[in-house]
Amino acid sequence: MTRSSELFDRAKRVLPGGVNSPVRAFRAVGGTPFFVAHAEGSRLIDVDGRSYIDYVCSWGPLILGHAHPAVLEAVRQAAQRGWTYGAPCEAEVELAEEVRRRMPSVEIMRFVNSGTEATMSAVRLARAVTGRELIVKFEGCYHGHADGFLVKAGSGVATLGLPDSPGVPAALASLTLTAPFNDARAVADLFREHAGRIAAIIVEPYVGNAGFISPDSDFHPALRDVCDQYGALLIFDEVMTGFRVAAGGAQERLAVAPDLTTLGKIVGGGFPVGAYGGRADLMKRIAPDGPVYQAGTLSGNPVAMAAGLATLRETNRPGFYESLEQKTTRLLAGLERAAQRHGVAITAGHAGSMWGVYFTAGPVRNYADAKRTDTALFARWHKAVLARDVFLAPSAFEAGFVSSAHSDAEIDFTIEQLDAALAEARAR
Ligand code: KE4
Repeated sequence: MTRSSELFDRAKRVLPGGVNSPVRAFRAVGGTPFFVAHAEGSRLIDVDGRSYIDYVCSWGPLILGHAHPAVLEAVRQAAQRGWTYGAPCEAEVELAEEVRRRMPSVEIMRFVNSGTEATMSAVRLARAVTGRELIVKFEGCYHGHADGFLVKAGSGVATLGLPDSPGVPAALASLTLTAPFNDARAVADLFREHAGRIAAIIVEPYVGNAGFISPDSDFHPALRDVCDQYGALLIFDEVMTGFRVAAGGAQERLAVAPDLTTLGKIVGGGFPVGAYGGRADLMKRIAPDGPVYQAGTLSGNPVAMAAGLATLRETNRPGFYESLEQKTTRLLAGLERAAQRHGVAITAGHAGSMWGVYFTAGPVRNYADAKRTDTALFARWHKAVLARDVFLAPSAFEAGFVSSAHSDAEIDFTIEQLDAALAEARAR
């Protein structure tokens, strides 16, 4: 009996499934989740003393790796001055100014405490500004767990194969229209059919909650055009891609300016921070400037702001993003060579240091394609990889990440383990 399994038994007596977020329960890949004792750099160390190279990175926030000294020092100094004031402080302004410098489309923003709060607030604003009720999302995309988003959602909902979610009133779910990712024609059809009733499109610019799916080059420009044509807003959900796929996020990499952007994960450096923002003429409708209400007890707290600011400043270093992309490219090239040698069909993709792998010859252009991949082989491979001290997201419908703490030697070591694990998983 390992300490992790003892803790898991205890956890299941007080937490649903023994976890505080479903995907952590390893349901899709089997086995018992390890419990973490501490983490540093690229490593998670579990309560039984085992060390894993971590490619989950807390599902995206830790672009610098765990417990980065600069972030730790910033958090320590902030905490010594008190950690929540319930009143404005300079750190909120500094982080907002840094976000705007990196993402000029985000002229005005509001900090919240999670990506879910960010996306639900952005949609409320879009409905208020347009006076319309319908939103368009894409199958397999995940925008947090607010009721209206749990419609053909990705991430844990896809991982657990849940229909969407009980508890979401049909009246509410009916306000969410869906289309296949990369299908601009389907979106145009929705706008024609519901002309004048669609408030916004919300989209993961690169899909990280169905595995990893890249947009066709003409997809986002087509979304921008159809929103302009029908007076709807384009919301880029950059909770995962923001400051990950480029210094200025997906909107920089794709050169498409959304009307609103939602952020999370990296913007808080691993502390609970989300944000939504965009055009000043839209954001001025948010209370107390305007009538659209949204609030939060701990929003903009100085410790979380300090963690986000220290993180973004570290990523400003020359060559930071290029180096991360090189490591990621090398990792995937190594895996593709291994797959070829073992005669296993895989489709790998990445943008910056956000990446994903499917067991299929491909292409994977949308959620339907992703669901047809060999998830059973993925589960066997995940188990074999974990046995070799490399931690991948425990679901075929999640993305992986590389941090600046991952050394070249660890990338090489990882390639060897992925290779050996593939041989083992294929054989079984
Ligand atoms: P949070 O409420 O979990 O902070 O953010 C929701 C969210 C919104 N938008 C996108 C694009 C996201 O990826 C997320 C959260 N991502 C998942 C991982 N795929 C969080 C991990 C989990 O649910 O445990």
